[in-house]
Amino acid sequence: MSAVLAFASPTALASPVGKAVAVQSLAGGAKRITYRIGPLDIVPGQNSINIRPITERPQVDGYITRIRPDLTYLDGRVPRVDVIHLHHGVWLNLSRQDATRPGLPERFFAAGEEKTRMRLPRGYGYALKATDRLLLNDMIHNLTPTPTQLYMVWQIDFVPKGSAAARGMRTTRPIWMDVQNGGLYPVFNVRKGTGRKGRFTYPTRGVYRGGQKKNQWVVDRPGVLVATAGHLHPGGLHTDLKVRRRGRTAPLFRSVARYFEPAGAVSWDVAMTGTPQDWKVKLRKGDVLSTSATYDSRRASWWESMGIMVAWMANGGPGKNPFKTKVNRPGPVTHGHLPENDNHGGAPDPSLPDPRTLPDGADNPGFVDLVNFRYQLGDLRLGGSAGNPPVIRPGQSLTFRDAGDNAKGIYHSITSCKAPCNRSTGIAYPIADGNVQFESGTLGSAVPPATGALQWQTPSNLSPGTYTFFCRIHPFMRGAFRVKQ
Ligand SMILES: [Cu+2]
Repeated sequence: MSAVLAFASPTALASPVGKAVAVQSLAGGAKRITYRIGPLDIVPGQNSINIRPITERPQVDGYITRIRPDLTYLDGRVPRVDVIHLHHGVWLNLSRQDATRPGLPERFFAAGEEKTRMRLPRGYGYALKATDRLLLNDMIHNLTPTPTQLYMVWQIDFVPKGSAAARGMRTTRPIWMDVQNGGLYPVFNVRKGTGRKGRFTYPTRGVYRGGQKKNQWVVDRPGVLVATAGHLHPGGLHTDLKVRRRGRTAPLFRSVARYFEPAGAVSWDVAMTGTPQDWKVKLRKGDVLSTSATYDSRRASWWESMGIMVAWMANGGPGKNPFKTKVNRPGPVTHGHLPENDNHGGAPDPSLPDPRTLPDGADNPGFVDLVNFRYQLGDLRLGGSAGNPPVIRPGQSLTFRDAGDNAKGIYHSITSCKAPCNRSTGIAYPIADGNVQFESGTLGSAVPPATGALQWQTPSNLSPGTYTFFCRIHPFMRGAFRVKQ
């Protein structure tokens, strides 16, 4: 169930397109160029943040007008998303300052599991200089204990300076809008049952505690927004971009998560909508842009979620006044269903027991060690007495602790899921849908994405019952414990 990208043999280093693996000619001297960054060594269970220079890029000045991200194995096959996925990738230009966080290098492209593509309207481009130094911040997530090698693929439409297609091109800069703007790992949690009518919108009131409103940006000079699309995680429903001017607020664009996933808003089988080609919004200096992200909170919690909208702003050109004209209209999805998303999971799995029917396991063992991708007590894959749910009394806790995986860069979580939580693993199963919500955070010493803690205690106020959980990072890891009078 994997798509294949066709790769040509690498072109010579001296060519303007550099280390491209495929080049296609477009109108007016523009080129569609495919680059592969890597090979990247992916360790068992990897879920770490890495920074690397991007040397796979054009070697001449010009304009980027479209970016399409992907991951491939060395042979060009696209990994199944439930095996390996791009948790996020951020493309940075070290030679420029970021518009919304001037202390950071310019963040000009981001993609996550949903593989949102960026496309600027005709006549607008991101000016890339041959001398610009580029960096990739990536978090590639190996959901399995199997090591592998991958390429990060970025395919761009590039208009070389001086070509016919570059004539009249308007330079466009990225405006990185983010509900947790500035963070290396800008996440927030969505708890099941919070929000209104099953929908939770972040930021919530008071979340920035009177500090900087991270989801806002004051427009620093007049310009025209020409494109945007959102980035969300599973469970996400939409991101919104708004503008405030003299006390009035106008909606600019809602990027909607369109789920191909049969189970609904629970997986990466989704595409975001982007702005229509003719969406152009004139902004004034002093306008306040803001973004928000809305998630479904009826079915599950969504831990470590994101809400990002990279908007593109030209210095001039035609555009509408959003306070006079309605600009918030639906846009097209940035891509269709992707075949790498076809393993949904959730089918009966005869290899996993229903832990509610298992006999009692260890009596108040105190600790459950986490090592070699296993909960050493109560893991549904263990079988035998160690696989039976360890038992505690009301008021007591179990402490889950790392017993070696952290040193190998493998981080786990203990995340409640609805019992029996024993169905097949896929992109839509399991999810954090336990009737009682508990969550350890990502246990590990690398902060972020981990919390820095290497152990976690279960809540001590649980009623009698059998509690099931999984690891969000390696969802084939399932376990249970029991509270008994
Ligand atoms: Cu894990």
